[in-house]
Amino acid sequence: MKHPLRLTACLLLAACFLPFVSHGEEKYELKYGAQRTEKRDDEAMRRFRDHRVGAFIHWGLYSMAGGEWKGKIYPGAAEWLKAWAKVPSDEWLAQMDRWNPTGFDAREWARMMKAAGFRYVKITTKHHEGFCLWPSATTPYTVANTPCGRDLLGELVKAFNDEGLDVHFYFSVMDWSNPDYRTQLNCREDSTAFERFKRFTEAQLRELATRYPSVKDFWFDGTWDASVKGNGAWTLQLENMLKDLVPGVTVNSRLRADERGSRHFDSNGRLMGDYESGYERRLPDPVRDLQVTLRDWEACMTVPENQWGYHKDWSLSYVKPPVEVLRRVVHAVSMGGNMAVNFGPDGTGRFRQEEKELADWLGNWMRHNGEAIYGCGYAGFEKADWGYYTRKGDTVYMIVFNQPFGARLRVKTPAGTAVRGASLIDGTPVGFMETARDEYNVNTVESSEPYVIRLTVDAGSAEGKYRDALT
Ligand code: H79
Repeated sequence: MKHPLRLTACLLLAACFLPFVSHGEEKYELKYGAQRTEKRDDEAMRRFRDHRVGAFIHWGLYSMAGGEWKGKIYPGAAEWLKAWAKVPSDEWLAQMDRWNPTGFDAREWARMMKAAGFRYVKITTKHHEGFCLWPSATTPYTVANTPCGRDLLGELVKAFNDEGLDVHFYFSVMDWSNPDYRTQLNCREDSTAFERFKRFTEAQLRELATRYPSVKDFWFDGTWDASVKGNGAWTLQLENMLKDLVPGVTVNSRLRADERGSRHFDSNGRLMGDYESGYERRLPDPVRDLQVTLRDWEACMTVPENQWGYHKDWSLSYVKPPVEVLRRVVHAVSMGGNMAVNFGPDGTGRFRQEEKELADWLGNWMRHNGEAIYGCGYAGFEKADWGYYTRKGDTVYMIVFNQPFGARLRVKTPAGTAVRGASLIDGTPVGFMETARDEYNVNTVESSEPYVIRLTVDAGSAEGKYRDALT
């Protein structure tokens, strides 16, 4: 009788300690996996994180077609039109003869993005189609060989920087214009071609990093094919090359694979690159996925369901109204992430009316309430059904999207955190009352738009006293 009991006790004890023992130990010895175990936390990384909200801009040859090829409208993502309509590369790239964005004014774009409250802009330097917005020496498929002829990327970098906005470069590794690109490496010929492709990619990135040294971030895409996954060492080499060329530059996780083919997170579960970039058109669950609050991440979103490049028909899918865009921005920040909101100007270089209105609306909201977004992060409060919390030190912001039926907003604080004050952004006091241990009621505010209540909290306090400060 004794033995089985002892065995059970031993097993139980072992089970208790197992997580502690295995934690921190690497299952695999990796050379090309994560390069650090903690969050990156230098000045450049904090700058990236504190900005919290940026614009994404997709602009390329696909912006001229707008989802239509030979009279047929394709409802899929406009920047993938070449694939949907099965257009051969030479025919697709022949559109360069018509690339002449007469309505383009970099300073106007920069003023618009600045006024919208964005702190940085991610620009497609080259999307899957392979057309370069800068005059690259590596390929004929660039702005230099169009009727326009100008360095459009250079104009954008200058204009955004002049407005005080950081510029991030989107770069697709997958390139439909280069016959050396391979999705898989099945034979020697594939491998030889892909080696050439790797040199080509390196040269393009070297150009970008040296021509535009004010670039703050590289956001890689088109890295999901077996050819790239099987070249984990190379992805790390690219990351290191960019970091050598541009001190402080940040790089997203999507570039990276380790030597075992794991992407974003290495085979030991550690994040590669500087921040997670897997939240594309989706967001973490505020109840189940709280581990994302421990790392840096950036989500990105489209305004229609899935259109990044300009599509002429936005009636094909649900288009998020500005308040829904804001909700996603706030959701991301409330979970310690950034959000990049996409814009797809057309082939003439103009933004559609809906995007201008969105930028105006967001800008107006951010001018009044940006304090609750910039430099803020996860508050550590339980999810509330009226909206989201963000936090900066001992200031917690309630961003109210859903007015409750009653006149009170329920706030559950983490154990021992007391609310000391509540006010609107302009300083007007808001009534609140402690209703139970670690629970408060805060008065609602009449508002036709999402609004912010600023709480001052005392995280070091023991349980507070009931207070009757309701007005
Ligand atoms: O630039 C925007 C999109 O065009 C790009 N990323 C954003 C920022 C993007 N392209 N594809 N995707 C996102 C999703 C990837 C889908 C894939 Fe597939 C699944 C690629 C390979 C498998 C679908 C099926 C597309 C090709 C085959």
